[in-house]
Amino acid sequence: MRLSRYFLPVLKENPSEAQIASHRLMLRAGMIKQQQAGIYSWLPLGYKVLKRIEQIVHEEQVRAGHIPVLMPTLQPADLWQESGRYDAYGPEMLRITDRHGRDMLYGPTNEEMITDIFRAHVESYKQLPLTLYHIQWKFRDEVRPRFGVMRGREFYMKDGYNFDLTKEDALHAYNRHMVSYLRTYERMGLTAIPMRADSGPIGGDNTHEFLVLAPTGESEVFYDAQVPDLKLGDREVDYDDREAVAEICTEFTTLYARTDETHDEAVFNELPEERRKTARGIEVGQIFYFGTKYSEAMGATVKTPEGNVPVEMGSHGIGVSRLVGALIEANHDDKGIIWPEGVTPFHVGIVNLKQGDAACDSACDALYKALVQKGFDPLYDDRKERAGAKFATMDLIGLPWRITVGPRGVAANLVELTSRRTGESEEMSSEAALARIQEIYAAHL
Ligand code: 5CA
Repeated sequence: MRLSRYFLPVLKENPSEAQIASHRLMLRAGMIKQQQAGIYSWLPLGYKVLKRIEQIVHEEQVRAGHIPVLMPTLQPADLWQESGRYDAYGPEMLRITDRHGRDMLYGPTNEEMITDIFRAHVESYKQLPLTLYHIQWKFRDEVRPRFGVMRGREFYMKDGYNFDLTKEDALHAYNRHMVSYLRTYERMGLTAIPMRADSGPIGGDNTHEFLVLAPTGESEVFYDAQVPDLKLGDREVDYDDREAVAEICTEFTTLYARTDETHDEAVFNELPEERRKTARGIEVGQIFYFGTKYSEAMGATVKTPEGNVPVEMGSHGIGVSRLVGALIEANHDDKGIIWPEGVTPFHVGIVNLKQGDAACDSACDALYKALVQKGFDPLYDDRKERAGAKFATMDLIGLPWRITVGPRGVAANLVELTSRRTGESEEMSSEAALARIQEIYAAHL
């Protein structure tokens, strides 16, 4: 993309309504525009990041054997009356009436609807196990929408639902989700720690939240200092191997890590003092096992040789739009965003220091073409702007790598490759720069 033809409405001033870095930077970098409290338009740059995150979430769910579907945002009230949650959900639910006077709602989550799909189409235990998920907009009329996309009223969420015959099978599905989530966050360059949590209105007694440590997080968390060092890395996971999957879960959930809802001071204090950490965290996902809560209420049963039994279920969510904010909270400095390679909106920025100079222009064009040809998505700043302004824009929008082309270097076929994270620059030929970019992204493409 050439910046002169793109739509990147960056703001010079800090927006006064933004209290935290991610909200401020998303507005300044032209990623989002607020339309109403907690409701945003996603402008091109923000939309790209959202889609990158969504893609990683899809890939890791499919890898775990889960099947994508798409349910509507609007749901009939009757389904929620069946589960008993229509009244229980309270004012957070946005209720709508259609022209025929039928009660509907904008879905805050989809347990009821997925259970309805299941009971309509699945009859036999032989069709299990089954895990369906979708990535769809949700609406919760939060009392205090704030921090931009972090706590929106409309937000984008991945929600998955497992249907199993036995509790043991359902707990394997729970574990599968835990491991697939760990992989998902790691691919985005995030450390998200599974913590014992409280199930709230979803119900059930087995639940973990995934928290990204950040001073601006809304949850208070307590953990063993060794927990953030746990990494899945590039180990192969066989999601059908129950023991292997359970072992990984044990590895990631044995050390102390809890939110304030489940924190137990006495257990925490058994840790040596230097390992006791208290911090703030952003909840980027939550998994639940709740057994037959919905299947019993809604008649989702399967035939077995012993008769009809209600299916064992769980639900598992990732805050896709919240992750955009969480990633920025975890990756920024005073100049702007620093995207991890896995989610960056453009792989590399090209800055032409002397737009209009024949040699610089043609070197940039050649580099741009070569990058595209190798499958990269570069952003070429071809505007007639001062170098300082071009650098400031690149720093603000946070592309992890920048290639600078100027009149001095171009004569000797030299460009400068700069890391946004370290600020370090290296002079090299444009071929060498291209090779370095290929090397850097080899793990991500
Ligand atoms: N049905 C279950 C699992 S699918 C469920 O709804 N879980 S949840 O309530 O924990 O939401 C899943 C994730 O969505 C949360 O971990 C959080 O990351 C994200 N989320 C929840 N509320 C909001 C909100 N108001 N704005 C942005 N993201 C949100």
